[in-house]
Amino acid sequence: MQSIIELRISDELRGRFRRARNVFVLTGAGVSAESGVPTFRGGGKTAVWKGMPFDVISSARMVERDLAAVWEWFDYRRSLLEPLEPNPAHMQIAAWQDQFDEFTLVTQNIDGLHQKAGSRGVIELHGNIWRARCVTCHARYDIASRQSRPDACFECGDALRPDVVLFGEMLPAGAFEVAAANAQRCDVCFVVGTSAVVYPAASLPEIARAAGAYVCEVNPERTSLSEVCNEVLTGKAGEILPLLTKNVFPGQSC
Ligand code: BJW
Ligand code: ZN
Repeated sequence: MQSIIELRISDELRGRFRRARNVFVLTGAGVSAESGVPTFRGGGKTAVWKGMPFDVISSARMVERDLAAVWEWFDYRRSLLEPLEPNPAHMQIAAWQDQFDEFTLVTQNIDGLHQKAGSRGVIELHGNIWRARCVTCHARYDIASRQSRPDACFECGDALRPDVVLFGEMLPAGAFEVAAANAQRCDVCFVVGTSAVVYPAASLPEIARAAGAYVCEVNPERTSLSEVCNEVLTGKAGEILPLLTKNVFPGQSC
């Protein structure tokens, strides 16, 4: 049975989005929820691995203490991600990239689904689960499948770790700075599927708003950023984004 949802958007959003030359999108785990990727905090559930909350297993401290356990956790998660496909939210965001003079996609997600949907130049604030990084020389290696993960660095022979930003770690050099500069110049900013509790990612919509952009949240739940946004579209990203596009740009949805 086809679900029928009604989308109500303001004339202000319709006008701003239609006239926009520079669009900025920040995504979080919720954009991948309809692909089958569990969120971290959404829905009141907390991700746990072998009795450890994810902010313990996914921490810089755990990399120092027990790198093998960290790899076990990330290998397991890659095995779950491997068969998953982008959903209509990823597809719609990918379609937007050629529609505006300037377009920036910043994601906190490490699952690679935006790229799988065709998005280019994605700013990955928290790294990518499909890469490993040398703990010493920082050489990076793509991980094509669970079996082919290299054991050690080919450059220096030292240990590899997931190329993911864990709690208490710095973001990749320059990533936030480029994202913040683009947020400052955008006309419309969409905040899609993030609880917006993790910084500095959560400051990007605040930067956009302070610089005069129209900020619109897409999420089934309210978040700490909802108050900062000019408009909140309540619902699932995979339903809202195609409907929004159809509404504002008839005939142009993906
Ligand atoms: C749907 C949906 C559907 C459901 N459609 N929506 C300033 C103040 C306070 C603290 C700090 C601060 N600045 C920095 C910090 C420290 C810390 C931090 O922010 N802590 C807070 C939690 C308090 N930040 C850091 O440590 C960062 N590093 C840093 O700042 O470096 C400088 C520094 C170093 C040392 C000290 C101080 C500063 C790094 C953060 C890295 C976060 N890494 C993680 C784990 C990655 C590895 C892994 O996967 O295991 O990244 S944490 C986790 O949260 C993951 C996510 O990317 C991130 C954000 O979560 P997200 O995407 O928002 O997911 P959820 O689950 O929270 O929300 C999902 C949402 O989707 C919900 O709202 C649902 O309703 C919605 N949803 N279905 C649309 N269908
Ligand atoms: Zn190395």
